[in-house]
Amino acid sequence: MSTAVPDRAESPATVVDALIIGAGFSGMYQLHCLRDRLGMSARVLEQGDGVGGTWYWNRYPGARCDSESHSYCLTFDKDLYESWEWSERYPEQPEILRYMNHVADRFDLRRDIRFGTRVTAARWDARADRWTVETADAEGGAGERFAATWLITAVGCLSSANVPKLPGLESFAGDWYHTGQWPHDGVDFSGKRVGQIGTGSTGIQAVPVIAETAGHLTVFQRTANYSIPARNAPLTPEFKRYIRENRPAIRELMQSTPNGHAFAIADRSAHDMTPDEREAVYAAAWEKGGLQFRATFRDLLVDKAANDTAADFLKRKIRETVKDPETARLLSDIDHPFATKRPPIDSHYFEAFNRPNVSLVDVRSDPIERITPTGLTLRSGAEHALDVIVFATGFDAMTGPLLNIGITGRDGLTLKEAWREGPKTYLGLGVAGFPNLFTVTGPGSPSVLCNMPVAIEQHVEWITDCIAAMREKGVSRIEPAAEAAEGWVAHVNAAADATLLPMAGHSWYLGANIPGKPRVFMPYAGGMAHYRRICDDVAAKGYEGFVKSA
Ligand code: N01
Repeated sequence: MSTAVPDRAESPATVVDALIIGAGFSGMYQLHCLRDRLGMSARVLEQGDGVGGTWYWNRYPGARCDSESHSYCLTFDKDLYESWEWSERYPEQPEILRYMNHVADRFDLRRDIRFGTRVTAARWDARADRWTVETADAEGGAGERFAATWLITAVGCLSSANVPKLPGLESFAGDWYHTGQWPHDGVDFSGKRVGQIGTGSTGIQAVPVIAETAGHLTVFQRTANYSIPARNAPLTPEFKRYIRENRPAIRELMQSTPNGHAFAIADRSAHDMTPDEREAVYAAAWEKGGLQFRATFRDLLVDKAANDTAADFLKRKIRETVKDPETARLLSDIDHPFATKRPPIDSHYFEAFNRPNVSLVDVRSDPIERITPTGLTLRSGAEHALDVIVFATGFDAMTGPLLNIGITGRDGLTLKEAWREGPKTYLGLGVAGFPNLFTVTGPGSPSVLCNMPVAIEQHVEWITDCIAAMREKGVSRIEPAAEAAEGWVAHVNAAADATLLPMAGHSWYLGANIPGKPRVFMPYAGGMAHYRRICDDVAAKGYEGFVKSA
C-alpha cells in the first residue's frame, strides 16, 4: 500500500518502499520481485506509453534481436519460460514487444507502472533516509512526486539517442528520424531519396529493408564494419521440439557461458589448425550465421594474430559479395579487430549494395559538413539531395540514460560530478555517495557484452536478495565503500585490457562516440559467469564492500 503524506515541498509525495525507473525487462522483473516476492510497495516510472524499453522505442525498419529467440527471454518463472513459443530464429521487434506485454499481463504489472512519466530529478534526503523523485508528465508539465527508501534504475544501456550536432539540421525541409525514437506508425520511404547515416548494428539491419521501398538510399559510412549473416528463418518444428525438451539445460548453458548465450565458446586456439582447417571452421560458422562466429576459437578476442584470421575471412566475404569493386573496398576497409566493436549480424546487408537504388558514400575521408534545406553537404563541397535522413547514429551508451535523470546523492553530490572522469560503480550495481541506489546493467557490469536478459535476471535477483537482507537486519542505508568502487573500476579496466576490446578506439564501449565524453571502457569484460560468482561471493560475505547503517 502506498500513502500520500505531506512532504517538505508544497505538493504531497506518494510514498512507496521502492521506485524503479524504466519498464523494460529490468524494470518489470524488478517490480515483480519487490512487490510479489518481498511484499513491498513499489512503482515503476516509465516515460513511454507502454512496456518494452528498448523494444518500445526501437521500431526502425528491420529491427530484430541479435540473440537467438530461445535465449532471449526471462527464465525465472517456469510457466512463463515454458509457455512462450517464438516464431523465428531472431525475432522481430513487434514479436518481442508482444512478449514483453505478455510478461506484463502475466504478472499483472501495469497497475504499478506510471506510464508517460519522465523522471526529472532524484535526490537523497538524508534526514528521512529516502529518495525524493520529481517527474514530468507526457506534456512536459510537473508530474507526480514520489518518495521511496530504495531507488532502482532500470533505464537500459542504449536508450539515450545520439543525434550528432550537425549544423543546419533545423533547416532541413524533409523529414528526419533517429532509429531509437522511431514513429509508431512507421515511415513511408516509397520513391523517396533517403540518406542513412551510420553503419552499426542498427544501420546494418535497416539498410536492406529501407532499400526495398526507397527511390534511392545513400548510406553514409564513417567506419566500415564486419557483419555476419543472421540466416534468420522461421523455427522448424524439430527445433521447437528441441527447445521444449531441453529448457533446463539451455538455461544452465546460458548461465555458464561468458556471454550469456546458449552456445559454448570452442576450447581451441585459432593457431591449433592449418589454414585450410581453419578456413573450413569459418566457412561452416558463416553458413550457420549469427554471433556464434565469435565462438569458433577461444582466442579471437585476446590474440591479435588469431583475430586477424577471422578478420581476413570476413573481409574476403564482403569483397566476394559486393560487385562494385570500389564499394567492396570501402565496405571491407575495416580499421579494428573483429568483435572489438559489437559485431552486427545481418539479413542481406552487403547484398543490398548490389541494388541499383543503393549507394555508399565514405564520410571518413570526406566528412559531413552540414545539413542543408535540401539534403547534406560534405567537406569537399559534394552535395547530396535528400527527402529523408535516417540517423542510425547510436546512443550515449551506459552513462547517458543515468546522467539524464538528474540524480543527487549524499551531501549534494551529483552523479554528473561523481562521474566527471568516467563512471565509477561497485559491481556496476551501486555508486559510492548514493545510498540505497541500485543500477541494473550499470557501467562496470557485463550488460552489453552479454545476452541482456541473462544479465538482467542476475542483477535483479541480486538486488532483491540484498534489499531483503537489509530489511531483515534493520539496515536503512547501504552504499558501496569508496575504496570498493575504486577497486572495481581497476578490475573492470584490467579485464578490458586483457582483451583486444580497447583496440577499437572509437567504439561506444569506450564512450568515444560522444564528443567530450571521458574515454573509459564501460562494460565488464571478465565474463558473465565469472561476474556472477563475484557477486555471489560479495553477498555470501554479508555484502562485502558496502557500508551499511541502521
Ligand atoms: O549504434 P553504433 P547502433 N557522422 O554506435 C555512425 C545494440 N543493438 O545503434 O563507427 C557519420 O554502434 C557511427 O560511426 P563510427 C548493439 O549493442 C542491438 O548501430 O562512430 N557517422 C556508426 O557507424 C549495438 O552495438 C540490436 O565512425 C556517424 C553508427 O553511426 C548498439 O545497440 C540491434 C556519426 C552508430 O553505430 C548500438 O548500435 C541494434 C557522424 N557524425 C543495435 N555519428 C539487437 O540485438 C555516428 N555515426 C536487436
